Amino acid sequence: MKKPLFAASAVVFATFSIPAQAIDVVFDYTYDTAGFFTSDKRVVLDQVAQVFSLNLLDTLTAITPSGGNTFAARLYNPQDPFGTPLLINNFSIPENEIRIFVGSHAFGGQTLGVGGPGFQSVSGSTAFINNALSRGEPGALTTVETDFGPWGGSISFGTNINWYFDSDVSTVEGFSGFDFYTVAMHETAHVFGFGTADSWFDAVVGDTFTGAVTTATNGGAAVALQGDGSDAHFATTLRGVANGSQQIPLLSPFIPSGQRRYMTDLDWAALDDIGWEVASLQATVPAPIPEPRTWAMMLGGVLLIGMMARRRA
Ligand SMILES: [Ca+2]
Ligand SMILES: [Ca+2]
Ligand SMILES: [Zn+2]
Repeated sequence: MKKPLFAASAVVFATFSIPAQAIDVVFDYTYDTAGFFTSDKRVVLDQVAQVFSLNLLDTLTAITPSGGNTFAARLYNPQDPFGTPLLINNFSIPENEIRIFVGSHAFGGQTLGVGGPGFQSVSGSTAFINNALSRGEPGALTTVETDFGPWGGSISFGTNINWYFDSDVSTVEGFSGFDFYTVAMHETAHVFGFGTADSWFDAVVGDTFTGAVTTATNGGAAVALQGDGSDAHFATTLRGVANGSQQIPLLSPFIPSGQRRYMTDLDWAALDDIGWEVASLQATVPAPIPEPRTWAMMLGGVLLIGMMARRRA
């Protein structure tokens, strides 16, 4: 009579399986020397981290310098992105982690934020160097790159901006000012290589992005880039789909005030073409996570099943 108990357990565990969180996006406040990131701002970034963490399923190797294998992270200073880049010697990063250093800066003009992946100085064995430059993604080492394995990067947010911080981005209230969630999602996509990775530029021809998934998502039509010389953004004439509605892609160069924008299917498709294993082209806000109370009820159910099975045995 042991078998029925086993079967019941199997059903229970299947119910409990939650998606593997492949990428672990960690926002790092080490260089926030102005103390910009109060809890209301960190709450928004936590939600940004969750969307990328749950929707990108790659497995990235760790970078662990030791002995003759050295690794130094180079990055734009999030407090001064146009100044001297920062250098972090003896930098290591755990498996699957993407570290994003954030800060604030008084930009001139209308800049809301800037973001991008970091760089590195690496020396040692060929195996160590190749791993550090690819994090185990072979396509990041080919002449025409088809993948991207950064350690992370940096984002700088404007200090002279009338920001709106939404503690729960799954609901949209009327607001004035610029939506921090929208801008943070946009800049984080730049850290993940949108408009910045070699695997992005290897798919740029003229002022179009020729990635296969993006082109298919665009109905087979050429995917226009904003013709501003940088080839780092989608054209504002494109339309993607987010939450079932048409929207200008999040990775177009302009974000209006008073508006929430999401990653559209075109934005995620581009990350897919850059080399990320994108779970869904429809991800917009953090996936619902069971409340502690719900977990308790589910655990109660498990215990009940267990006891019933035992009694039956
Ligand atoms: Ca809300
Ligand atoms: Ca990949
Ligand atoms: Zn941008």
